[in-house]
Amino acid sequence: MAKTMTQKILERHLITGEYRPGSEIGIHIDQTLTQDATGTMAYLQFEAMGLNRIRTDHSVSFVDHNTIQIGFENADDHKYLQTVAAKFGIYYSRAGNGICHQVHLERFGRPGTTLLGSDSHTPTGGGIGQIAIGAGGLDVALAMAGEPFYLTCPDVIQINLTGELRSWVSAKDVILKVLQIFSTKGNVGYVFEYSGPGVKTLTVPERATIANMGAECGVTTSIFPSDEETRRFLKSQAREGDWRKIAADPDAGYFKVVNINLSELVPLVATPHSPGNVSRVKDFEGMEVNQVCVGSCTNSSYMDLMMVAKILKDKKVHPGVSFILAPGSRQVVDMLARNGALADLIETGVRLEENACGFCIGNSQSPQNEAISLRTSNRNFPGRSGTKSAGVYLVSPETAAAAVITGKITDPRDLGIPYPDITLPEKFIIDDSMILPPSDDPNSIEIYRGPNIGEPPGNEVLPEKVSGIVTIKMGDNITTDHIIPAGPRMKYRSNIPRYSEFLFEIVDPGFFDRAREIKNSGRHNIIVSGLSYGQGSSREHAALCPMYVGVKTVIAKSFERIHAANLINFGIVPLTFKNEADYDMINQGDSLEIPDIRDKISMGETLIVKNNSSGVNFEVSYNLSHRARDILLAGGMLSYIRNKKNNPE
Ligand code: MIC
Ligand code: SF4
Repeated sequence: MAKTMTQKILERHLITGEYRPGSEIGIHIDQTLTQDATGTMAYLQFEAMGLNRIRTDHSVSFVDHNTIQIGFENADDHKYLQTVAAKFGIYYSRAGNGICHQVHLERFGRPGTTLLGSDSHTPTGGGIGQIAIGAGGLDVALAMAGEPFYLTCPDVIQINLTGELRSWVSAKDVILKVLQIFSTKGNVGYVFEYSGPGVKTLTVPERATIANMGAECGVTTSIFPSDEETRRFLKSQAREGDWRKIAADPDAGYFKVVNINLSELVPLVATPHSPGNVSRVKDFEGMEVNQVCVGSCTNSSYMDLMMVAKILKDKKVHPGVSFILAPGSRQVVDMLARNGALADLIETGVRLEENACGFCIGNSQSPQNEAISLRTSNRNFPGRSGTKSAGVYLVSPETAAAAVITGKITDPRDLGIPYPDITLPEKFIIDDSMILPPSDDPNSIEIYRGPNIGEPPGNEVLPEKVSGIVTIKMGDNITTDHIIPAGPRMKYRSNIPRYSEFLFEIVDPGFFDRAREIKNSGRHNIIVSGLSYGQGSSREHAALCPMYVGVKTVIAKSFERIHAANLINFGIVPLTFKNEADYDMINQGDSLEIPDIRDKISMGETLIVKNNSSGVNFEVSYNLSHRARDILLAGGMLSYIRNKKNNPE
């Protein structure tokens, strides 16, 4: 039978289940990546599993999110990560070496393998023909321990690319087009598989940009074939030996096929406050811009930054614009420094950030009030930039560079300058001295723990019944940035009691106090929300902190994949309204009861929610595997594993 790339790779990695879309499968993970903001918790959880060494081919711990270091917390966490990596067999990419996805693509990604990362943009590896999936830190810790990664076997959507991008239109415009077609909701359980004659016109960094932002659609991952172009990229990274061909069979069947003619695309923009609000740049032309930020794991490759440098050569930054650049990796910035492009950017008036996430995660370069900020990053969720009133517009490097010169949103085709010709270098500068290999003498390594590192909190088993209060009721598209903010709060990622104080800060700063009061009165906290709850980040803190304050269930119209998995891992029951209209019958503050939740979940029976405030009862559903139900009954993954260890079948 003809197979898709997804089926081929997944089948080769199957440990449990069979390749049948919709069913649960467990797959072997070849590589893992973590970043510091999710990594500390992941490694604390790995330590709790009691193993001496990781069991994957390659695991890498990157430091790229919390590199601002105001206060001791970040630096302490880095030291913890460095010592843990040395001890357990993990490569450690030091702060300053670059953003995890960019560096992983350059130095580690291998076509045809599986990669699990505790960051939602892990699918960037799809640009090189990997099945690369984002997950919570606990799932990554389990993969490092050699356990299977469980997921719903995806259905595959083919995105057939024809034609060739015209001058001034780039990979970012392709993925914005995909977002315009698919939106940020309703794509859970699919993989985007790219194919068609247009693929070979795209370099690996361009493919990686497209695969990266598939995360915004909510798909499990995105994947490109591994072809001669992939081989050329790996060769330029002195890794040709890692190449292998990956392609779908010509007559493979897909759930759905979508055609995109690259030749017809124009510069696009995602307007506030969602990557799914896509329009033409032309429709916003002339709007004054206060800030332009180039970088993030989406558009910080050598080719992206060379494009910006070439457009801006001999130009000065517009007086109304603050122009920020956060390069994707030390390799990229090294190349730019040596070929003179960095000097050109400095002459333009750039404000250079570290090779890290920087502005993208809102822990630096927050724009002014009411600002219009043009960014080449992937997310423009409310408040993520650090300035609630600012409007963030997501654009290509070409469109960003145009605004640096004009001070306005400008279609780069109207700049009236020749389109710079940028090609992938034949050889990148290879210097892995900022990637520390693990120690050969693990026993000599003492793990460093600063006061910011706290044990992950435990949970009790699922109670007989849930009896609680609707602590908060929200609408559609609640992102993990709404649930638990990053930015300056992110330095508390390793300290759950402290970090929990910022739950729902940008939606309702009173949440934490109310939740604490409800918990102290012996009742449970219940969250109610609309469609696509938990979009965005993989941060398990969006489940761990609610668990800590006593949330027992989230009732929503629908959930995003990674967040639903995180809720289960931390013993919070994700429930959906059987009849969406029942959502309208609940108010914040209502007293709800779910009788016999424990028995019913263990038997797989229907759950009824009694609203004691309105007197109206309604049905809720859960689509959980047997295994997921057992995890919930145990009160979360860590207790589930412990029980299994103590009572092996
Ligand atoms: C993000 O882009 O939101 C982050 C910060 O990289 C997150 C991870 C995190 O919250 O630490 C992600 O995308 O998963
Ligand atoms: Fe870092 Fe931004 Fe990429 Fe997240 S989206 S990994 S914060 S650069």
